[in-house]
Amino acid sequence: MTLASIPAPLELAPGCLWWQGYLDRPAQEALVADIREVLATAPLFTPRMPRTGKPFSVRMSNCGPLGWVSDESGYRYQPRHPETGTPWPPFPAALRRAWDELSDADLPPEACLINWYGPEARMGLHQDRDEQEFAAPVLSLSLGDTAIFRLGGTERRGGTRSIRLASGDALLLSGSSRLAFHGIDRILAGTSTLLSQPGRINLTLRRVHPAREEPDAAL
Ligand code: MD3
Ligand code: FE
Repeated sequence: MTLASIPAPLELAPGCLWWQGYLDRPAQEALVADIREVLATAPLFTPRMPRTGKPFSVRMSNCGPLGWVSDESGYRYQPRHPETGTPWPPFPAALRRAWDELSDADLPPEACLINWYGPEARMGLHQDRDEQEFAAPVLSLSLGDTAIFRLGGTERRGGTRSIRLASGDALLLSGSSRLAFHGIDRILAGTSTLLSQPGRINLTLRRVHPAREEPDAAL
């Protein structure tokens, strides 16, 4: 049996690799079905800004051992859904496979944030720095309508570039891109027929903790 080979990615910036059409249409459909199953156990919730409580326009859920949440108390990773109190469902196998194929990480992911964008949702420019391990990459998979994604450098002021993330695309952020500012300016509703309604799903696989130190052997 021959293994399907993965095409070479584009390097958008040092450490930022982009595989356009990484998932073909049947793989996208299968992954949407997996995510619907996750959301049946861990429904979408509306995160709120720390301190002000202002709701995000993006709705979220998670799978894997840990999930990212945000409310008046702050941003954090936790093992349970903030509204149901239930543990997050396990990773679908396709997500583990994507991590193993595309990332060079030594350790498995611990969290997958599921972002749901309706046609009007956006995400302001930010860094992902709630993890205790920045040496591990972040892997993003896009499903549904195309998004205008903005990528900057590691300083908030400074140049940015925009790319269109389409259904099936994968983006890996490692090295000096791991702490780059980034955001979603807008969703181009009606650009994909994958989902039954206009909108976009983004999945980001993350490592939260460094490897646990093995106890030193007794001397
Ligand atoms: C660049 N999500 O969940 S994915 C997020 O499309 C997030 O939903 C966006 O930003 C989305 O935090 C962008 C691409 C992405 C994900 C993580 C990154 C780009 C990144 C981490 C560092 C630098
Ligand atoms: Fe982010």
